[in-house]
Amino acid sequence: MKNNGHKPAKTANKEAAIVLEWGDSRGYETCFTRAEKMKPCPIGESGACCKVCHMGPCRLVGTKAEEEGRGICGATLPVIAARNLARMVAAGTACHGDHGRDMAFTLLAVAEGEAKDFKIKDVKKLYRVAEIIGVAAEGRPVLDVAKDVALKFIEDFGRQRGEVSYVRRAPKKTQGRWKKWDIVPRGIDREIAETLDRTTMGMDADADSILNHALKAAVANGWGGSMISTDITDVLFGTPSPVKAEASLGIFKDDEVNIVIHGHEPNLAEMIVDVVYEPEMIEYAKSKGAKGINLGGMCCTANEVMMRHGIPTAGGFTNQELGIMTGLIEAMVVDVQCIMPALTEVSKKFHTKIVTTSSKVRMPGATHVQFDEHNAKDIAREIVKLAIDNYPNRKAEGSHVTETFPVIAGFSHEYIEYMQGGRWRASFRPLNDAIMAGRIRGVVGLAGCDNPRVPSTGMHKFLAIELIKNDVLVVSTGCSSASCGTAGFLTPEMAMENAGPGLREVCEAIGIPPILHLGSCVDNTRILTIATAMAAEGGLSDEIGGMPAVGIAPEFITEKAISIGCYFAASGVPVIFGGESPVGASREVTRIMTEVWFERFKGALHFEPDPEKILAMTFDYIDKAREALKLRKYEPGKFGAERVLMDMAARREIEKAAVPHAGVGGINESEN
Ligand code: MSK
Repeated sequence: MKNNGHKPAKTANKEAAIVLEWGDSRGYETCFTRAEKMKPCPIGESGACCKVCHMGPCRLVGTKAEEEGRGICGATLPVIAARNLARMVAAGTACHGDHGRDMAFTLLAVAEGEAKDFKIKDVKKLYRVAEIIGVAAEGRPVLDVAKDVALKFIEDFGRQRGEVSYVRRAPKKTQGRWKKWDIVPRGIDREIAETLDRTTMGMDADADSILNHALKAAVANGWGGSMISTDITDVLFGTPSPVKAEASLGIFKDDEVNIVIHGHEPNLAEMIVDVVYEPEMIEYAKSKGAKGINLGGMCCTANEVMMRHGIPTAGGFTNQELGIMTGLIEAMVVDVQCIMPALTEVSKKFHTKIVTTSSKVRMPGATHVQFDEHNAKDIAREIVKLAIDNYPNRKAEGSHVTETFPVIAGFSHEYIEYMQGGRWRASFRPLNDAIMAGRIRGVVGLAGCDNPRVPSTGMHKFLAIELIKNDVLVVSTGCSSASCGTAGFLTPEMAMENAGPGLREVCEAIGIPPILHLGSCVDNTRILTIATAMAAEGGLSDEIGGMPAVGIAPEFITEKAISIGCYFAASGVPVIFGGESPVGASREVTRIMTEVWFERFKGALHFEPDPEKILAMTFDYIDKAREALKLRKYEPGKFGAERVLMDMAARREIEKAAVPHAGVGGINESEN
């Protein structure tokens, strides 16, 4: 990561750098050139600007701002910074919440027979979800159960009193901490609304209290909106298990119709995956002179369809404009979130059509085809045809890159459990044992966006390599998965070449990569369910807090990422974000989010721009957690004997799992 005084590259991804250089030479604008031209406002960047009313904006700057600074209403710097952060959490929770809500309404439409093109692919998971949220399932028709599950989840959004359903899924001790500090969310929408209410002018004037409520809104995301989304997506489209795929801007084909699906919600994307394989569609493409249809993904929609169908990814957030600059994309079909408004501008230089599909995302210059789950496949066909019709318009202009990297993706919580013991002995015991023995030092969730303000994807790559070298198992989501994928890091061979001796042995024994691709940004909840299962398994911490585990989002961009960081902190995971702190202006807010949150929840949220320091902090958290758990000291290449633990709870689990039951996709789905 050190640049030795040279100007750093804008992107650490090789293919992206080639396309970018080509674009730069023609004067094409991208997020990279805009990031160079526009430096962040240092006052807003550090959380010292208040614009919640029209007496301001008030800017609390200067060396005495923390102690003496006041906005016109009298708000202090800690209050202003805390309010800014809380509003980011509310926005992030709203974003993921709406994603979860849309999935719940799709499930309801399927259950009521109104979405004929969808079906319930993972019935077993539906029944498991029903059991967790208290919906009776035994002996009832699948669609009746699905309807009640959908309605119960929809209730979670609008509930005024009580608790969001999935809160009960967390370890009891973690729930106890939430109750003690009053951060159990009532309803997802209610916590978002209250965050906005509390942070208006003249409301909550206590930074700690504001931040505490921000955690409540964040828990409503992690153990509400996002978790609902992950589970319904699995129920409708299948719980992922490992698949081979490819990653790179080089996935596009010279002689085929290239379609990119970009955004987050998988409903339309799943339909497009089906439609591009229809013989009539392929014939239609041939009639326009193409050899076939090539479907690729971008950002988190890519993660969704890669995990379930092996559809290749063109990369993460910063690759979207570059994808168009290859000159090979007939249509970029976008749904929601992380879609750059600049896409229509860059597409004018090429033949690419930008197709918006959500009523929530309209873009001047784009073609809008409104998605509707009641008529899903016909809409998907209309979009694919539109792309095919655009093939003859392809120009010679473009920067073609061809190298691609193999990827193994699709590690759901259920599959990780299955891979550790097979169908009848699935459990988290081997993982816990490997951690206890020091073979695996700890676990890191490497998540979040790629950011054009650093050599994008570079922080992910640096940390991924250093972590696995030091025997840390990495689980990745979102654009971090894309960063690792486009670097060729998501293969079992990566363990042979780069992992420390303990992690390498574990990966070889199970046949997995040392970096496990867990899915999209809503799928960070898979990390929560894995941590919960590890706590239930025994031998480590009996809550999520205290595990030798850390979350890192080294290139974070979005409000969603802030909300995710906060729900991990509230759940007991120390989290480190790269880049400058959005609350860095206030020492008090920084103290609350690190020291006070750690005391209350065993989690924290740090911001640290230096990747070497992020690494050192990560090892420090992991090693201190090992020490507190009285595990053997981590020493590379020296392991204790794995305990083959067979306590009563473990025996009961194994016996329970040994009862044959019909599984979907052969995966044992037992959960916490
Ligand atoms: S897409 S939220 S840039 S991870 Fe989920 Fe990537 Fe961050 Fe968007």
